[in-house]
Amino acid sequence: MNKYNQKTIAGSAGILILISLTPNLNAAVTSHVISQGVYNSHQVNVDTDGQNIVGDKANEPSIATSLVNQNNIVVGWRSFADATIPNKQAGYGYSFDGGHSWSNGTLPSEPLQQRTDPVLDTDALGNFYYQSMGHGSVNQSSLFKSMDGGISWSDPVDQFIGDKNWMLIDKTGGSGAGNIYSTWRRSGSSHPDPSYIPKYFIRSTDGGISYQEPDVGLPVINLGFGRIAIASNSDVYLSGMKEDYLTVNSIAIIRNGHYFLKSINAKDPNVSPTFTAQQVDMGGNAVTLYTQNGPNPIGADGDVQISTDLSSGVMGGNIYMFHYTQAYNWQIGEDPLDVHFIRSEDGGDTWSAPVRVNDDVPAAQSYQYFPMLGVAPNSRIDTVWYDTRNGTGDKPGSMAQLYYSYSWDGGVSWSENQAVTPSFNTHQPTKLVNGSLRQTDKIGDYTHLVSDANGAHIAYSATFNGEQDVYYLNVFPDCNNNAISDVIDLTQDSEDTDANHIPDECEVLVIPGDLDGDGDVDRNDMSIVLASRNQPASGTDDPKDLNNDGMITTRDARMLRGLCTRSRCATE
Ligand SMILES: [Ca+2]
Ligand SMILES: [Ca+2]
Ligand SMILES: [Ca+2]
Ligand SMILES: [Ca+2]
Repeated sequence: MNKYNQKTIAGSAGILILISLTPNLNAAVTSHVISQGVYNSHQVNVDTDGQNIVGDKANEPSIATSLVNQNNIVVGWRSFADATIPNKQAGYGYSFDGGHSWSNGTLPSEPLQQRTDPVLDTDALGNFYYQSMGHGSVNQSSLFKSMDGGISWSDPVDQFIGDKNWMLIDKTGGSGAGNIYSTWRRSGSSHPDPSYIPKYFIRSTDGGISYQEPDVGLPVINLGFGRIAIASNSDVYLSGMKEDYLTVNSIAIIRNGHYFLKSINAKDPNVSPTFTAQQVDMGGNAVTLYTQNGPNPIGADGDVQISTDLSSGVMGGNIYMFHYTQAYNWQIGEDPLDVHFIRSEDGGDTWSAPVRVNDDVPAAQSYQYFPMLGVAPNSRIDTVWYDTRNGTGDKPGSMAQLYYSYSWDGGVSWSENQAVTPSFNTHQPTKLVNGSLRQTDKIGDYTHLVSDANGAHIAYSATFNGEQDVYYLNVFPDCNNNAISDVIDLTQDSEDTDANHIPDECEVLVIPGDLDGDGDVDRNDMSIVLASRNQPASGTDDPKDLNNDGMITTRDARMLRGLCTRSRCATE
């Protein structure tokens, strides 16, 4: 079933209706674009001319990219046809040109049923899956499948009843290949059966035809706001907050910590899966903020991110977690949230000390939240989050930009944080309450990122039109600022002498003793030292003062001799 474009052309003979025989996916119009530097956000919930639909509302997006056609991307979101009517449905958009243009639709629902909590993923064959939580007349999370790139969708298959669900499909090609896994809040299972023992995990081992909850008990922990990762051996990992309240203050619910769970048998269709659970230290508490000065007073601030390195390289098998945290000893008036990262190199048994990835100066209105994490096939780690460090006005915590940082060394060091969107107000649309403007509806509870070798694909919600809309954004390492991923640059004209994935033009490659900067150390460099002999150094960074004692002397000449590239300091 193809949709065809209908174009109206006014000519001298009057109005002529042309029916184009090209499917509209080939004739799609580049959608509304918002730019920050080299990074372009394309609006997804647009009309057939690629323009904003005034008066709708779209938030809480999820994204999936095809593994067989890199230009095929699908985004799902909570779609309100009329922003003033609280009736949300399962919006979807598909693109066949790398996210430049989008066509939209809405999945079906039952009468008086609403749809929320969209989660999208793909399998290794390029099929798309859309998990949608129904509530209202029918409480049920279900999975829709598209075999044509997101244009048309199957009837839903029922999965479970639960809240804040996530889903991931095993694409490894290993023993669990094709399995579909879902998790949700243990406390969010408002199940109609009073004898139901709350669970938070379900799987399909037959490609989504049927689903089974574990027969055996899962660890009895108050898990929620979590996600899923799958190792290259098909082991399954879950992340989440420990939802138990630690404190409730005027700013937030302070929750009790973070969890990592692991199953080595969820991949095996012949056994009922079991999990082990441990608390991990992410360097601060998990919180749910509701301060009116905070970023998303009516909603949550993101899920606990987890991802694995599936490469066969030295970092293959690493597990990473990324989340927003509040300092354990936090006091009112201090920096409220940061984004923290931890790493396990031993299958989750032990974890690194937490790293603060945001690099701004701590400040009372500097919220980092809606964390997003991805690991590329070439082991690069991509992190993106909402950040209010540049917020101004009455409520700086409502003025967000997306920021990006990546790591090529397993999260030991991180690129300088970079804003990848302009600023927008997460409290829009607002309403007047007792004389002050307040957020009318949450801007969703999460966002979503998936990495590929060149960069990261992101679906996020923003208010660039003064209302909540959903955008697609591709970010990529671009230290040389040429609007091309540095990964691609290195396959073309750029060099990487020290093999750290960063093009030479972005790095000052200092060879000690190479005073004339020609890439080696020889008697020409020696002449430069001797010419300045017995003179004071120009400063502490004078490269001629090799021993850094403030004077250029024969001692420096002797040191330089030891650094020469060739014997007897010969020139090339
Ligand atoms: Ca709109
Ligand atoms: Ca902060
Ligand atoms: Ca570049
Ligand atoms: Ca380099």
